[in-house]
Amino acid sequence: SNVEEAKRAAATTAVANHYPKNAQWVGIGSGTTIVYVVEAIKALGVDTSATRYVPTGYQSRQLIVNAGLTAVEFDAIPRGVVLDVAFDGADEVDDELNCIKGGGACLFQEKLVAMQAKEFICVADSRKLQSRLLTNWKYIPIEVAPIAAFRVLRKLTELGSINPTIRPNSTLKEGNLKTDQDFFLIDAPFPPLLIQADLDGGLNGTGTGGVWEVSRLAREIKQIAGVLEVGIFYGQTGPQATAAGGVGGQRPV
Ligand code: DER
Repeated sequence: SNVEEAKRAAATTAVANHYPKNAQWVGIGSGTTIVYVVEAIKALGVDTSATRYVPTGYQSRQLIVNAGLTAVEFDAIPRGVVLDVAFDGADEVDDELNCIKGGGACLFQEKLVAMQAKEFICVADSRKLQSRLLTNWKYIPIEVAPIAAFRVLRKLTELGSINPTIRPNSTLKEGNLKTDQDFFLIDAPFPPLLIQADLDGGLNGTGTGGVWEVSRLAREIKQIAGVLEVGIFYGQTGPQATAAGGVGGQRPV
């Protein structure tokens, strides 16, 4: 299909432009686009026998192993090692390269790996590119401790989220989805998120009427007791990103 071809094209370009030939440590994300990233790495024909690939969850680890590559879990990375590059998908990307992530329920390890890399390459076909986040993808995935989930739902409603929900299992199995950390995921709808350029243009972004700027809302949500991680990744390398745990150097391909 042309969507699969678009994913493959984005992945091929990303690897061609951003995979260091002498890569030693490479982060591998989750989802369907990343499958084409691994295919493109294999197609480079470079010697990967000394390269270590860090997964972002069960599916990511299986993808690495099934490709005949060496997987090393995040907690087994030697102290002081920074990954040469990390590749991952996204659910939506805005004009300032901020991302919504977590559609695949792996956002916590995805952020750990992204933050441990010199450069984070977001691989996204054009469906994902919107001028503001939450335009087409309507909600922010948030990983929470199960015992705190109902309180977090209430707090998100106070921040202006309309009908946030705990993500159920997608199969017939009763109950809520559990992440690799055995946590719950909350999907919290918000109106489209403003970017720094909007603030520079005088817009508010501090939650009036539930309308937030990306980094301000991400920080507010991260502060709620019980929240482990928020599915908002920053594209800026500026102080806001560093201070708020953003991911510098992102560029969707
Ligand atoms: O969960 C995530 O953030 C993933 O990267 C994911 O949502 C992207 O998935 P896709 O490549 O299958 O669209």
